[in-house]
Amino acid sequence: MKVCVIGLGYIGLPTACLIAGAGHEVIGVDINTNIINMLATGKLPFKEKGLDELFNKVKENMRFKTQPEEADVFLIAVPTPLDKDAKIADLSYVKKACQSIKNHVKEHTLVVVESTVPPGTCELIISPLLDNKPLIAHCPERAIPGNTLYEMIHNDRVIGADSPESAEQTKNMYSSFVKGKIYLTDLRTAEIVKLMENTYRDINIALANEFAQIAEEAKVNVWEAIKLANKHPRVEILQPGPGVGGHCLAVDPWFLIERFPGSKIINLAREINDFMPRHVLKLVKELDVYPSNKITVLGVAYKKNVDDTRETPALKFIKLAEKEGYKVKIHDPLVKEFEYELVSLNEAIENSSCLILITDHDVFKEIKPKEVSKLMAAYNMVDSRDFFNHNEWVEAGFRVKVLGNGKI
Ligand code: SAJ
Repeated sequence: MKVCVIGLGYIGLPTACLIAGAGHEVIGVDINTNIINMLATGKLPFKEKGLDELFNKVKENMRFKTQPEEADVFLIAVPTPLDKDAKIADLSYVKKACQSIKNHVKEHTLVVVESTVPPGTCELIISPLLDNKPLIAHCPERAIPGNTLYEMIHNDRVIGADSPESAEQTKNMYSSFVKGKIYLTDLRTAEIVKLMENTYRDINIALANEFAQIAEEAKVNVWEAIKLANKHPRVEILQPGPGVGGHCLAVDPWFLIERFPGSKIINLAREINDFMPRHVLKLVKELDVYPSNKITVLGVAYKKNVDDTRETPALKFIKLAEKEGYKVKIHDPLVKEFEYELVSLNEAIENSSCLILITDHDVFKEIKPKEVSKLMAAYNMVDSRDFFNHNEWVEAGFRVKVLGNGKI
């Protein structure tokens, strides 16, 4: 088959490579000419485990362009960000993608939407934009950044389709590279399933964050308590932290709220998770580190071991701290681009009165409290992920606060 993939980002590009690897002819399309130029000259625009090797193997089967051309299948993998003011899905990229393929789509062309969309989008917005009434399917991506390729191959997939013919054709394409099970359903169910998955995690994390604050009051260590509660065969509480980031969990619940504004628990979970950076700042103050002091943020990626800062709670923390008058220095060895200046570890901790661990990158395990204390003005540390060996820090003379641990 000839497959035209629209949108060559974190999802579109690995998917395009896997489809090419399965022996299909692939046309990769992106409106960003930099991305197209890089790919056309054999370079990847971002890093992802295993993608380099795969791309080198399959690039002979791929062509890259800024405009789509006729194909048997169009796969749409463009972003659907949150419109920050209205808190609704910004479907402008999806609409533009539909406009761009419109003249190449015929009655039996298959159009597969991978982008996450509010329930009803495929039928009410996408279908009317494609006049020639192609076959439409929705196969929401499920891969986790950092392990994208493995998950794209091994995770089960849900395909929503508008007819048995669309379902069968879409299943054929995905089963050429997916080893997980493939489940078929209708378009709206597939749309809502994806949103339910991420909303479930957001709510579960909000609950963990509320437990963390209760534990601090109750002088209990929530990290130990959660481990023990999870020994119950039907309990699986997630981990508290400085807030929820990434382009999925902090965004997708709004796509449900947009359709059902009366939702209570989904709104509340968003509110609880968005409040966490403020709570971390409260822990800093509890160590008597007051505004005008220099403080150090360790980690701005939205989660460990990735270079991605989208929706990161670190940004909220930094803005709040600066607004209150703290001088914030930031270190993250994985991140290349960020709204604030990133400096070396030594520069970040020099004369600092408090270290605040926001992201639990493995490399931070190399930070030795005795070493860093030599450069610091005062010995305080806030750990928002229960990451460090706290005894070591206390022995080195640090005052330590751990989010969710009322025992320290
Ligand atoms: N987080 C916590 N506590 C936890 C787990 C996560 O505070 O116990 C925080 C993380 O630090 C991070 C945020 O939540 O800031 C999101 O991280 P994540 O690893 O849970 O999820 P994402 O956004 O990287 O990827 C999710 C995945 N969805 C699910 O696991 C249901 C992935 O499978 C989806 O494909 C992806 O969203 C997506 O694109 O929707």
